[in-house]
Amino acid sequence: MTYAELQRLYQLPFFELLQNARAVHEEHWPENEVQLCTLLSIKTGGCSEDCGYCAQSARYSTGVQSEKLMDTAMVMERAKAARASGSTRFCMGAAWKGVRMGTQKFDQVLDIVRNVSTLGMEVCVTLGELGEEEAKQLKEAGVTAYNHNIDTSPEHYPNVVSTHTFEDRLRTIRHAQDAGMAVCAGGILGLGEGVTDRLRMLEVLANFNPQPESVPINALMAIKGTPMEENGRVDSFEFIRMIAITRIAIPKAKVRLSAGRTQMNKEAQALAFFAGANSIFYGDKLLTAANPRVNEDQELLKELGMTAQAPNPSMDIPEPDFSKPMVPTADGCLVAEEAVHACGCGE
Ligand code: SAM
Ligand code: DTB
Ligand code: SF4
Repeated sequence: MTYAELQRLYQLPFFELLQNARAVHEEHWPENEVQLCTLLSIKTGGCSEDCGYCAQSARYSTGVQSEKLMDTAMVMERAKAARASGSTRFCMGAAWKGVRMGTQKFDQVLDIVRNVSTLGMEVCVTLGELGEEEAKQLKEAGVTAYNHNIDTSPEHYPNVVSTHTFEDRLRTIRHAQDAGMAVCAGGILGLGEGVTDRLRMLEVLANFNPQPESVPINALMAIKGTPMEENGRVDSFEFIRMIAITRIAIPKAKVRLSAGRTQMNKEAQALAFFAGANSIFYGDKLLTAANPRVNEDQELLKELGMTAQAPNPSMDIPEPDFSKPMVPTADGCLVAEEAVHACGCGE
């Protein structure tokens, strides 16, 4: 999808946009179903990176206590509890710049993944940068999806993070896709970006080949101690518009209503589901920040007549569309030609 098409959608009257998004949603997804995903921070805080929104960067005093990598038994306990609560996807996050093959911490993560993948849930990890080999090993160990968000537009990214680049993020996503993992990639609204940045972010995501299997849309949770602590809240209608455009631009993706639901009332969440969101993080905590309480979410889904999606651990991994022209990037990966231009790398 081109930037101009996204812009046209953005300019539609609110209800017209919602009607369009709803039609796309109904064509691709069973109505009234939502996937419940549980998040667990398996290694918390002390991260070397300076992402301006993040409670876990070692550069900011946010009050988050650093914790070392959890052991497999403890993670399994939490994963079993998540399954028992109805979650069908277990997402494990680590506050690292990235992982390297042959290190003790990476071996430990592989052990965790091998064990969790026996439980019949989709297994998602988010560990920062990956090389080709690390990606292959994670896939072999049983990871179904790798989460790596692009977070904002290529143009705004340097205003948010200085310790790695937007291109670095794209490279990791390519490695995950090449290894056969589904990719979960989305972003955050509220980082001081403009509408153009939001649409550019969607343009890049929509032009991945294959498109991401899931797209988390986070609303910034302004964390005290970070450079973004004073950022204002994202307007609900703006947020819902972005959900709707995401649904239209990436029809087969699970669109996940992610961080920031504690700041949204029931009505805003209901409209977001109507507009095409079909997945949420479920459980009282995200990685370090609060999430709506489980009983509140159960109540909301009941009120809306929505049901939790059944487990599908062997979900289809999206295939590239080989009819699109593919071109090599600077580091030798093959990507759709449109994606090269969309990412802003100047190639
Ligand atoms: N270190 C890994 C990485 O950077 O990909 C994984 C963990 S990181 C916390 C995962 C994602 O959580 C970020 O890319 C961002 O989209 C989201 N996130 C982190 N802090 C957030 C905040 N305060 N508000 C909203 N979303 C946030
Ligand atoms: C995503 O897009 N959002 C989740 C998950 N992927 C890893 C993380 C949200 C983190 C919110 C802030 C925190 O808990 O520290
Ligand atoms: Fe580290 Fe990830 Fe947080 Fe950035 S978003 S500081 S890489 S944990």
